[in-house]
Amino acid sequence: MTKFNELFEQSIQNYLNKFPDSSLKKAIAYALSGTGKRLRPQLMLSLIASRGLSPESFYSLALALECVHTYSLVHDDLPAMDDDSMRRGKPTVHIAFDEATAILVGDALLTDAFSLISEHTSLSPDQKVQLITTLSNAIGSRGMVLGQVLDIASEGKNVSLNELEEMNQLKTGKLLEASILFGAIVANESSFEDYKMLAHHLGLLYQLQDDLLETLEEATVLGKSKSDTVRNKPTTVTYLGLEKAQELEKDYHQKIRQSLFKLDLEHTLFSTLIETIIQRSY
Ligand code: GRG
Repeated sequence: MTKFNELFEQSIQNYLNKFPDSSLKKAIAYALSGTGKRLRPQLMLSLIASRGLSPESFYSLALALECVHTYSLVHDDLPAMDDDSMRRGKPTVHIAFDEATAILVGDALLTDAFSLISEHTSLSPDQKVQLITTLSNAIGSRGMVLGQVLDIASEGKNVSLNELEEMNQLKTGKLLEASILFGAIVANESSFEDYKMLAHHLGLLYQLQDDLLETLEEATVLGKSKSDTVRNKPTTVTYLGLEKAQELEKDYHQKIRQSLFKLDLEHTLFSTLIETIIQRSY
C-alpha cells in the first residue's frame, strides 16, 4: 500500500469511527470502498505537496472531496437516473442494499463533506469559508447538479458540441476544478485563473476519456456498467466519431501541459499525477 493509500484509508476509518453502528454506517463504508481511483483527493494533496506544504494534515479535506464524488456516483447509479448495477468493481449501493439506503448514503456523504471542512483544526476561518464557497458553487444548482440535469435531458436528443462541452464541464469538470482549487486555497495562492484554465481542460479530457473508454473497453475492465451506450446518450465520441475525438484528446493534453508550464508545476508530484491521468486506461 502506498503512503497516500494508507493515510487516506485511515482518514476514512476516522470518519466512520464517529458513527454509531447502523445499516447507514455499513452502506457508507461500502460506497467509499472498492476500486475508486481517489483522483480528487490526489489532485488536492499532490498540489499542496508540490507547493512545499506537508499534505499530512489535510487528508480530512481530501476526504470531503471523495465524499461528494461518492455521493454523486451513488445517486447517479439509481434507477431514476442511470440505473446502473455495477460500480467500482461491485454491485451499486441500491443493489447491494436498497434504494432508500442509497439515497440516504448520498445525502449523508454530501452533508458530512461540509462538516469535514468546517471542523478542520489548522485552517483559518477565511480559508474554510473559501473552501465551502468553492465546493458549494461547484456542485450545486450552477454546477454538478445542473450538469446532471442537462445530461438526463440530453438522452436520445441531438445536441451540439458546445452543449456537450458545457454539460461535461458542469457534470465532471466542476468537482475536479474544486479539487485543484482546494489545493490552491490551502497553499495560500492569491490568483486562481491559471488553475481554473488547467482544471477546465482536465475536466473536458477526463469526460472525453470516459466516453472513449466506454466505446473501446469491456465493462469488466472498467469495473462499471456501460449505461450511456444502453441509454442512447449523446457523447463527444458519438458526435465527432472516434478519430476526431482522439485528435481532440491530444489537443487537451497539449493545453493541460501548457497550463502546468505557466503555473511552474512541471516536474512536480502534481504534474506526475496529471501525466498518469493523461495515460489512464480505466
Ligand atoms: C447525481 C448530482 C449527481 C451528479 C452525478 C459525476 C456524475 C454526476 C455522474 C457520474 C457519471 C459519470 C460516469 C461521469 C463520467 C466521469 C466520471 C465522473 C467518472 C467517475 O469518476 P472516477 O473515474 O470514478 O474518478 P472512481 O470510481 O475511480 O472514483
